[in-house]
Amino acid sequence: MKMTFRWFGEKSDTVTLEQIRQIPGITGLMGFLDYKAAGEVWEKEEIEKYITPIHSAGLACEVIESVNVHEDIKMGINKRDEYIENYKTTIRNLASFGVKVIVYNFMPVLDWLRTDLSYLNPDDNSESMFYDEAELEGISPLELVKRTADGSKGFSMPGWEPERLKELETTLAHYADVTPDKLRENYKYFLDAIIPVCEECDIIMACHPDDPAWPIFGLPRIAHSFEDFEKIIKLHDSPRHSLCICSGSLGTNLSNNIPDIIVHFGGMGRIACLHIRNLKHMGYRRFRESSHLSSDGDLDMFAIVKAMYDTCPESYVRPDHGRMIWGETGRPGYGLYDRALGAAYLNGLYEAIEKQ
Ligand code: DNO
Repeated sequence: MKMTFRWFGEKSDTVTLEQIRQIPGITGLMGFLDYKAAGEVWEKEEIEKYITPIHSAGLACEVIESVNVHEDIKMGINKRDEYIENYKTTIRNLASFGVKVIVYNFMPVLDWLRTDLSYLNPDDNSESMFYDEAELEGISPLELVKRTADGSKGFSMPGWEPERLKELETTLAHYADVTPDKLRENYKYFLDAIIPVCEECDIIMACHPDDPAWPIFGLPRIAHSFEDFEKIIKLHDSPRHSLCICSGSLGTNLSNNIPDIIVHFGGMGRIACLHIRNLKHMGYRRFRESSHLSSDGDLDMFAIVKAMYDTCPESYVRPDHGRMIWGETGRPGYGLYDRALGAAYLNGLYEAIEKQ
């Protein structure tokens, strides 16, 4: 297990590289250039500017997240070939700086979705992200985006970049004709084009699941269950085409057996990394993100880490969304304290399993 931490860059993160370096067991980052619009090339100069301080701080940066796929690629229209060429250039550019894994998703329009970014847990006054499907009734995606942006404390949230959402209404209309099968067909077209480049430059693409794990606003979603992943993996036969298992995303639907999913796809050599977090269900499609501890939420963290240890122990892992505790303010889900506690806990579980 290579324990890492998500970092948004010197100008966009409240957490410093030195703080991350001081968390026991963290050896590297899952990086992100949060100002890049989907479809743009990540230029070498920008990557260098982001990665150099990370290396100087004694941390690795072998995983990059959210190299977002342009909607034209997902919808299979207009300029998809041009955007695919840009994506290939980005893969080559990232590889030239030692990046080994790119985490991306194939969710139409919206990446992850919450209805409250700072939900107050009355038990202990901590704040965390919260979702209640009932709140989506009667509101348009545009209103939801606005509300999320208002609750983001001025940070641009991963997947909710203003640039990406500018043409939301037009894009939503285009999706009316895109069925799940059509989306998979477009996904295959993308993979067939980029995976040979990954083979050439030693990079793995890791697909992040839909979050929450069901379709929203009538948009097709194809990555939120065991069966979905089976279909996805069959789209292109190469170990460069892999998965990023996110327990918090899959765990929004308790019928997803996450340890079984890890054992199956880890056993096939198709898990490159894991985002590990926990959540507490509070009703039908209503939940809050909890601390990582198994007994604080509904997921069995021991079983998840054990499945990873048994089948894909070389994976990159990061503690995912933390709560805001101890008076910290910052980017929702991405403060220092609770994620550091999460890392320590996951490292503890791993050590106990290893020594047993
Ligand atoms: C949410 C993250 C996601 C993830 C992307 C990858 O907090 O886990 O934004 O990085 O879906 O493309």
